[in-house]
Amino acid sequence: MIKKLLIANRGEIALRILRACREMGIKTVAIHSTADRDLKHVRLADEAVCIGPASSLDSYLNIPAIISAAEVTDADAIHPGYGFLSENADFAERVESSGFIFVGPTAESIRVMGDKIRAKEAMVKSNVPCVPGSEGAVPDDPEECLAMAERIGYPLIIKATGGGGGRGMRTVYDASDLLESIAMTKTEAGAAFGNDVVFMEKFLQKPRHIEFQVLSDTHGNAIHLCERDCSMQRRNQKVVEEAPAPGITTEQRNTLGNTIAKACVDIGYRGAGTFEFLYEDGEFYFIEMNTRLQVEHPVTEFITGVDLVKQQLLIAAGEELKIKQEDIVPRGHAIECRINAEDPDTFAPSPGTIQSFHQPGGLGVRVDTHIYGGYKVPPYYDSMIGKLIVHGEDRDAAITRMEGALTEMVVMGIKTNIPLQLRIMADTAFRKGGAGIDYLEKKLSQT
Ligand code: MV4
Repeated sequence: MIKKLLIANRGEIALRILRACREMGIKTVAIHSTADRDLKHVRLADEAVCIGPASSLDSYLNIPAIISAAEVTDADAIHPGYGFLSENADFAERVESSGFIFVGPTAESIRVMGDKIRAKEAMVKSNVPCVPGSEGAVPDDPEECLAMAERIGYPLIIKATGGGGGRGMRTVYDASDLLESIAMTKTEAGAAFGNDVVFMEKFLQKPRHIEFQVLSDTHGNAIHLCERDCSMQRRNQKVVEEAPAPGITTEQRNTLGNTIAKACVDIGYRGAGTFEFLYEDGEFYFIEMNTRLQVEHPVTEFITGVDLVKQQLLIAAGEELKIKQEDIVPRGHAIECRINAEDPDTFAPSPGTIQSFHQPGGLGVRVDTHIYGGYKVPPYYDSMIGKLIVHGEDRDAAITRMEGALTEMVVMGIKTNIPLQLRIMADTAFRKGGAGIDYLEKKLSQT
């Protein structure tokens, strides 16, 4: 088993990982930038190493500094968290070639799933339903492109194979725009990702974003832990996530869940992962796989009772999954509201010193945050300062509980998006459940 883990991240996820380690008797090493000396997990960790100045490039993205910190503290393993280097295949490779356990999939899995064309090819082989499209890169020949586009049908979306998370995409509504759109997306992709290969898909106009959590060990065992609905998002930033997804039947869940669990075995996947789908007119369409733990993992933990970080660490240490698929019986409903240090109307970041902080509580209320009274929210990083997650016997109870918890949560000294979260909880379409990915931005454009 892992004796000492280096947490290569910051903020709430670093604290989350530290808590799992503490319960497992694993020593922890915190790395931090000069701006993050006062982070809570830095104080709680067994050891702490300052690895660079505030800018992410010189600290949390600084691979040699992170590996050196693991060496000088004699850590056994490194957990990347999410964001930063968590889906960087080179980092995973260098961690393992330096003799440390990388808490995550192999560098090869990260590489394959990071290439959206290769990811889809792997899914097609495992009978995971995908969005109809070019099955590979778009043809070089313009006439062939136009013919393929006619076969797929407009509107289409052109996507960069090296993109993801909403970067490097362009929608095409008419044949007259196709060739220019392909050329522009290729140019942008070449500049942004160093890879100008693009593919095309049928553009789904009002889908929901539903993703499935999986755990897969190094002994050929893989399970799914149900789905999450992440459709409440703005500019590709999730705002509210929930589990299970409203309106998805047990039959749909088990059928698709079992298919993707088998896909994990087919591709030799290791650790925690998420299969992202678009859902429209009763059908699921695979779009991407995330080879990391996600921000919204707590809603899955609430309905399944599984500690996903602990499972990641057990799998990384080579243990067999003890949890069987039949042990995963979703109970009740969970909702997560991301809490951001931002203006609730303009979304402008709102860093600064927190004068006072009051956490909500009560049965089925979880607050994953690193902030405290007197903590100074730095301007250098992501504006998310925490997550408020609730669990209730059913979705209505969860919404009621979330509204109560949001009203109890007081953060003085900076602006937060708590007022926006309360508006979403009160929103008729949200309360009904099943709103599409376009809903929140449309709602916000009307205010
Ligand atoms: C799509 C799509 C519609 N049709 N693909 C956005 C980020 C990346 N996960 C893929 N994305 C999309 N791919 C087809 N064929 C719409 C989106 C999309 C989206 C997807 C999920 C959650 C939020 C989104 C916001 C904008 C666009």
